[in-house]
Amino acid sequence: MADLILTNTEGPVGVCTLNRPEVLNALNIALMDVLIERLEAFDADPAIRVIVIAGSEKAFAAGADIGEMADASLVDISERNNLARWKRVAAIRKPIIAGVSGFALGGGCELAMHCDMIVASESAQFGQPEIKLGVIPGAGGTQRLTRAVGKFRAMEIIMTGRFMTAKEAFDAGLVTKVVSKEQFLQETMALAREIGKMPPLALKAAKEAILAVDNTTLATGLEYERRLFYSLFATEDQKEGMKAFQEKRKADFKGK
Ligand code: DAK
Repeated sequence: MADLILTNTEGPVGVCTLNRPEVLNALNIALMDVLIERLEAFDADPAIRVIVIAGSEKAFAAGADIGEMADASLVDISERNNLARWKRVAAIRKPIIAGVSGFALGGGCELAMHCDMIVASESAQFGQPEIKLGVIPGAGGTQRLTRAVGKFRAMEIIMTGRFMTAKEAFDAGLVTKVVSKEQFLQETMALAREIGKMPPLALKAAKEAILAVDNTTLATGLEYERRLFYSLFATEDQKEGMKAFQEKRKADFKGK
């Protein structure tokens, strides 16, 4: 069987490419399990500072595998405990960039929204079409899309199942950057390389602080940020970063 996730590294960037082209990268359980295993391996690898998840030019992922759900009973679907899988994706501490071209639908859109930045090709289409299948998003779509684009747009997108273009998704705040179809992977890698130059402990702290927005009040979030900020003064990278600035040279971050 072909590898469901192709992995490669380029310097500090670890890349996971979804590889089920015959079904537009539909996310079956086997693919999710390999993806999680690879993401966790990159997260644990000190040589990797940033992770990219990409699909093909035609599809990032057209959703969870409908064939695996169609005949499931309530007990089947709940006993699969898929949410536990998605929680492991959400628990990755290093920054993740989604490189999205073509379809990012249902679980595919939700996977992109588990990432921390989304680089989209002009041909990208984002949507939560689950309503047309008689269900609603199940991997955080009602929560993360609403946080990204606001209640009123999320209601319309989720209740009609329509797709958003890359430009609409960018204008709505879901997408970081829109690039040409031909360049989407190169542009995603370029952003990853730029972030990969940054001190890894500070990157993780920034991700942790930004994601805390969803679970805290402003006052608690500010307190949380302050503690993370202080904690970085225990790192060699903080000393190196500030010393390099004063000495007018490029910092050499070690992740310590
Ligand atoms: N699952 C399985 N197969 C899929 C698929 C999917 N989501 N999407 C596409 N395919 C397959 C098609 O069946 C077709 O296979 P063959 O007929 O060639 O065997 C092949 O991929 C090519 O697709 P099309 O022939 O349909 O290609 P088109 O270009 O005409 O259309 C399309 C592309 C993306 C518009 C269309 O394929 C489509 O509408 N696909 C379904 C999109 C969708 O409804 N996605 C949402 C799925 S539900 C949960 C977590 C997550 C979820 C649920 C629970 N828990 C934590 C509990 C997520 C649910 C979903 O994502």
